[in-house]
Amino acid sequence: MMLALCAGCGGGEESASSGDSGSKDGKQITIGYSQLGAESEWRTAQTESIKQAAKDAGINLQFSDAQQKQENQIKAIRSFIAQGVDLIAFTPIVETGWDTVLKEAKDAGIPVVIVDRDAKVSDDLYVAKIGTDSVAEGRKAFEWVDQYMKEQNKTPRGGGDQYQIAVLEGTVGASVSLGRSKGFNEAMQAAEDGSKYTIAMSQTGEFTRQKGQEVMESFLKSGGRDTIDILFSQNDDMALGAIQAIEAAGLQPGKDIVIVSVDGVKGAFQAMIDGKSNCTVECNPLQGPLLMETAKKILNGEQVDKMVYMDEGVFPAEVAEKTLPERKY
Ligand code: GYE
Repeated sequence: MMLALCAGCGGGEESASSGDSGSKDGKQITIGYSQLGAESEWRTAQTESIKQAAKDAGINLQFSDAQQKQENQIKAIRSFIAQGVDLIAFTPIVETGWDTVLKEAKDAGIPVVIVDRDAKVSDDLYVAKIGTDSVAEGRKAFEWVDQYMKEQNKTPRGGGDQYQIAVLEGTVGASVSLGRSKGFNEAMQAAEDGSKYTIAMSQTGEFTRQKGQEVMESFLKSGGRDTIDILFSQNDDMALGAIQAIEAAGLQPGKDIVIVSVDGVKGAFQAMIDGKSNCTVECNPLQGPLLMETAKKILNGEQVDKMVYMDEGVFPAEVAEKTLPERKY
């Protein structure tokens, strides 16, 4: 869907200052984009998508990487305001704390687009949000688990009659971490057999492979080795780290511990092909074309949707081999 939107984006840099391709009143458009960091394979793909789409649209992109610090994002946004860019886009590392700086952008007359993660700010402080439906992703993850556990009909490893779930959460305070937990938990409560499950352990792995591995190690050491049935990892990178920890503990990831994660990056598909993971819920990082298209419309004074979600699917292990060659990230 979002790719189709870019069908008329025009070609490359030569057209940067002609027609409506990347231009505002005949001048090249400048967008200041504050990225939160480079913590995951998903993030790399999103950054790439935004840079490439800006190039394709003939837009001048001022890209700033905040290295996981909100204060750096705030600084970057302030510097975009000082430069007088045409539009500011940013991916908020956490949900709260943006009011002051967005008010400054508003006072300077610079439109703001929020990309990927959500920020809790009043409607007048941004023009549009291009996002990912993290609550739906969490819900889809639980629904897949529930279906799979029913089919497998296994006995809980730790005895008793409940499946024990370990959760690797994303960045603390990030909308997508909160949303994925919310969606997963709500689906569990709503499920007919929801009482068959319990969340035994839950901790942040900060969306990185390294932290995912470390936290999984500590889950396994603190009793989880003989009790965890299911791992819900809020992104693929943490699941890939956890797989290493599970193997190091002498267990088989994807068999002894059922693994579902979110993102749909190639690494997760490979892990499923290798029999080490069970399902990935897609979160689409290819947001660049939609961002550029939205920015151009805003700067042309056209109406845009206040909130647009990306299209996202669910990929269990049995389709991994067939699907991997088609994956773009
Ligand atoms: O799932 C994770 C990344 O904000 C949706 O951030 C994004 C998340 C993504 O680091 O891998």
